[in-house]
Amino acid sequence: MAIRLRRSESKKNLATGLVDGKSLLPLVDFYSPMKKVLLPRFLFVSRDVASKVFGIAFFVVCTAASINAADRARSVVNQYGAPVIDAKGHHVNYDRKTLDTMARIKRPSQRGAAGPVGTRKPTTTPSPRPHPTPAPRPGPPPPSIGRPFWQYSVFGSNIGGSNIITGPIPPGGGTSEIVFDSYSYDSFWQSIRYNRSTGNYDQVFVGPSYNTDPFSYVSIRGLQLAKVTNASDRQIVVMLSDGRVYLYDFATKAELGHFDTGVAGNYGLTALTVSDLNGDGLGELILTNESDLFVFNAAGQLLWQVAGAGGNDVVAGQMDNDPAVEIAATNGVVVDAGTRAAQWTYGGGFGLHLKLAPFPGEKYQQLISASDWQFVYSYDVGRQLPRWSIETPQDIGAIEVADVDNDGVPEVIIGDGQWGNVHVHDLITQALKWEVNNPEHGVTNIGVGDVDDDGVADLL
Ligand SMILES: [Ca+2]
Ligand SMILES: [Ca+2]
Ligand SMILES: [Ca+2]
Ligand SMILES: [Ca+2]
Repeated sequence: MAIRLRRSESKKNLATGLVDGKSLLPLVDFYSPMKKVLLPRFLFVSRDVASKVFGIAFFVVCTAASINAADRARSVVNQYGAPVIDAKGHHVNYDRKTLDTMARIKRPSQRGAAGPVGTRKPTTTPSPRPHPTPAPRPGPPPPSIGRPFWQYSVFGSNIGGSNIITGPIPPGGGTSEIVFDSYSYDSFWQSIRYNRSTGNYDQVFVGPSYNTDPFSYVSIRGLQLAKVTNASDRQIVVMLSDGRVYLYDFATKAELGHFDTGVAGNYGLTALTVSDLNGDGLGELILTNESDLFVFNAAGQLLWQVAGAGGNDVVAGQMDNDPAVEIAATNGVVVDAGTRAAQWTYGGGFGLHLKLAPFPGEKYQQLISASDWQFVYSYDVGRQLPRWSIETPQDIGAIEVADVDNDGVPEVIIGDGQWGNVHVHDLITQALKWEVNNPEHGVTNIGVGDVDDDGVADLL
């Protein structure tokens, strides 16, 4: 994910985004092609309007949405079809065992309906984990400096299921584009931009539909902004579950080409990251299916592959002291891009979601992994050791690493997978710094960038 953070000279101050608690709506079932309900959604932003000190915008990105009272009366369900609001209107959170049972019951029918798009659960068996550090005690939340000043509701559901990208500041100034994928009858991507005069987000571009077969649902599983070809300054790379990859010029959104990787496997491609592995100035496309890892160039050539180094998520970056880039995938394999072979295999894997974070005292980054339930772990890939863990109250929908309070040190941001909160932890001490109430059901992704061009990082 492209994260752009700019330090504000202004003093520290934080705002939390809270919703006005309007209607809560039918969930979109990410894995079910059968529920094609158009679901508007809220994005919530609150920021400091009065004193122009430090503003933080929170877009809480969820799988539920809201329309009106009539919709609220209809069933509100999770991805397994189970209600998430009870008869009295209270939020329902399920424990792990219950959700696992739901997943087992649901899975066979999903395969039949969704064709190659399968479960994103890891198939590996659990292995020893770093010993959990004691549960951190949250400090007081940062002072609130005002109610949210706008809400927006036309973006579809499952926003940022693959990624939320904040583009560069345009030449000549102005606000950055935000590119993200979402779902509304179909999986698609779009670009929006903050409009300073109206205070709203204007839609810049809406990508095409990729569904060519009504009986085989196709979803976006990778969305990146990078330079992968000299055909233009910068490209949007869209990877589909069925193996297709599309390239678009970021400036004009014109399609520059597409190809079929042919490596989707039985359950589809799962994740994409882009990194310049050979130092030629162009990023290579690093993609995974449930079991293996593949490296393509933008022309659609398979450059190399590593069996067993796939999984639900993949990241690339400097994870040890040799000059080659390392690639880590959730199956637990860390690949050295110089030798094109595994340099470390962590039995049992790295959970479901991966990020890289600065590593105090080291020249390389620490690997941050989130399991599907309750734990976020740090690993020192260079020394091949687990480092620490953070325990959260329930299942985990998304994680991000970014400096959201402008103190120069990134935070670890954890979004609950069901009703709950977004938890912000200190990267160094792992202590819980504060929590933001998530007004909807399930956090699907978290992005950070200065989207309103006020010189301050916004949490998306
Ligand atoms: Ca390259
Ligand atoms: Ca290295
Ligand atoms: Ca290495
Ligand atoms: Ca910070």
